[in-house]
Amino acid sequence: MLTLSHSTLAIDFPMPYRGLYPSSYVPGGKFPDDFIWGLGTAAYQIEGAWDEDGRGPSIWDTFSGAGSYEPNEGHEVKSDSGAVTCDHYHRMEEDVRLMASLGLKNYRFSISWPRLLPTGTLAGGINQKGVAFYHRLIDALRAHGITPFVTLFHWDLPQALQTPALRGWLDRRIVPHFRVFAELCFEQYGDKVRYWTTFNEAWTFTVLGYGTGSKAPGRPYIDISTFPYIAGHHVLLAHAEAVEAFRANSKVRANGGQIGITNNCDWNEPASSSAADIAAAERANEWWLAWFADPIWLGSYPASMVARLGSRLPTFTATEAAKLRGSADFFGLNHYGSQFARENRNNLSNYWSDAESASFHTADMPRAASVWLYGVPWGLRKLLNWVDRRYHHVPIYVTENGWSTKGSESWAEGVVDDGRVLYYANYTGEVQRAIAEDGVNVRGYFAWSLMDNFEWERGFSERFGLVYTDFVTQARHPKASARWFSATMAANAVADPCPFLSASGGYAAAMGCAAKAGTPACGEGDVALAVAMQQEVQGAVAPLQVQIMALDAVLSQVAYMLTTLLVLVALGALGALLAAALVYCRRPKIDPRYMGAPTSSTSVLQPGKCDDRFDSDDM
Ligand code: GBH
Repeated sequence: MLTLSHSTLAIDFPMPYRGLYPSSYVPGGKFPDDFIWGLGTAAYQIEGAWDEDGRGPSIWDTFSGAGSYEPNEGHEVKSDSGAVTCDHYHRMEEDVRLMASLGLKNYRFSISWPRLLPTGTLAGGINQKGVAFYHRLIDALRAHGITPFVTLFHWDLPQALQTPALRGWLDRRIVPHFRVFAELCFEQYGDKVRYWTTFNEAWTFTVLGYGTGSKAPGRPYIDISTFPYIAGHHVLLAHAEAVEAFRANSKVRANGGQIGITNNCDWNEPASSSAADIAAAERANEWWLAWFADPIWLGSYPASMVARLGSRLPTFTATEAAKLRGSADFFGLNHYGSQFARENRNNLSNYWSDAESASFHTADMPRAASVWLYGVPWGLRKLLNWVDRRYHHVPIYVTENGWSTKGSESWAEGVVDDGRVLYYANYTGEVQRAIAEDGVNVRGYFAWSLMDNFEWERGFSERFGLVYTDFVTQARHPKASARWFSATMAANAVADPCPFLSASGGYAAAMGCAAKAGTPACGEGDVALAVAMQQEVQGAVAPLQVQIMALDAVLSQVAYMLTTLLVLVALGALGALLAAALVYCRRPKIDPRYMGAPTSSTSVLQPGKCDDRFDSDDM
């Protein structure tokens, strides 16, 4: 049998995927006609002007050290705050023109609570300049044919509500304060804005803000045993109040307004086919997502959480539960990456161990600049199916999905973002299949983010933008991913990434882009071969992909054997392909069209590359 080793090709985001699932990738696929494509941002991450025009301080100003505040010890990149960031407050009109130039039709942004209510409450007065700013933004968007999707709370709580006396989301008195802020927004903008969400990622700002302290408010307001659950409970109550106000507002009703909530979840894939690991992965998904979604769509906290947490989990009165149930018109989902989960029994009282599920990643998962972000496109399709089943075919908007690169990139480096193009092509492809093949009710998809911005505790050390932000000059440079996204939005179909990949990055060749352009370079088959070879060399076999969670032990054994058989057959087929490819690549290449310089930036022909990429010495 032929044994080959993977030699020179450096791929950290290959296409098709590494691993056994899925085995192939074909860019393309149409979306439903009314599918919503958009880009997102958040007020604190882009606006700057933190103390201008009457804005009050937020917990992120104090946490990140804006002005003369001392940064919180949980703030990782101490030199960076949101004081200026993208200076969007002063550059709003040109940013809207930039959006229009990308062909954007929908834009998700958040309203800064302390810009409207500097002390968080009406008692401290309404800041009319802040109110006017969002009117100008919304008007500018509409003038450019861009539909606004407004988030009420993307983490920038007024500092005046986070004090030793009034402890932010730990204190039940926050609930009516949030309702008043929400009512002000509905009253001001309800006739111009149809789509609203109350909260962005309750999980993140409760667990990290009040549990670990890596986000605001952080110390001294942290306790990993109970605070996330207490804060989360108040967030849910505040959500229900805001939705009640929304549905009672005549402007909103006249405008056909819809409201939802955005929650976030990685996909947790069972590490094995054992019942214990399957249950552990299910609990992980419950602790991340069902925690906030079950009370809204099913009327109570997940049974697993109630059982484990006892008195650490607050309870809803019957009236509260009734108000919560049905308090969303759609399901907002932020999703970035995935991991494997296995059972991890313990007796600790700690958010991280409460689900009794330990997570891990495998070496074949491509990594972004953010330590937590592993690109696993199929995880999104599985998560969408999970949400669809658990919440009875609820309409879903993917409200965030994105990939980070290093903050240190120059703009010339930053705009050549092959990895991000491929991340998006893979992930939107999975969304398309979730809709077309699985029947999941996905209504829209927002990429994160419009432009590089203040990445919370990581400051400017990571870039998530489709547009590069030069934080010195404030110039914006659309990246290749922005061009790819424009093409995808315009076609309402996953655009072929090939024309957007650089000639030098290695991906274009790996994908056989040149072959598609009519050249005789090695094609897609080679990538599949590289994948198979790599698995052979490393002995790496991905854990069995469990798709039918209810399989009993016997059935799963049978499934395992069948899968193994299939894999062996596939490897045999790949071997045959390999032999064919080698014969193909070794034949003389004399087509004169390819002997000169590439005729366009998307031509990636590299003669002789086939042999460089596969070390065939030991054949
Ligand atoms: C989004 O959250 C935010 O909504 C957005 O503002 C932000 O810019 C974007 O992410 C990129 O970071 O290592 O266990 O502490 C993404 C979801 C959930 C990702 C928490 C990071 C850290 C998990 N985030 N996760 S942990």
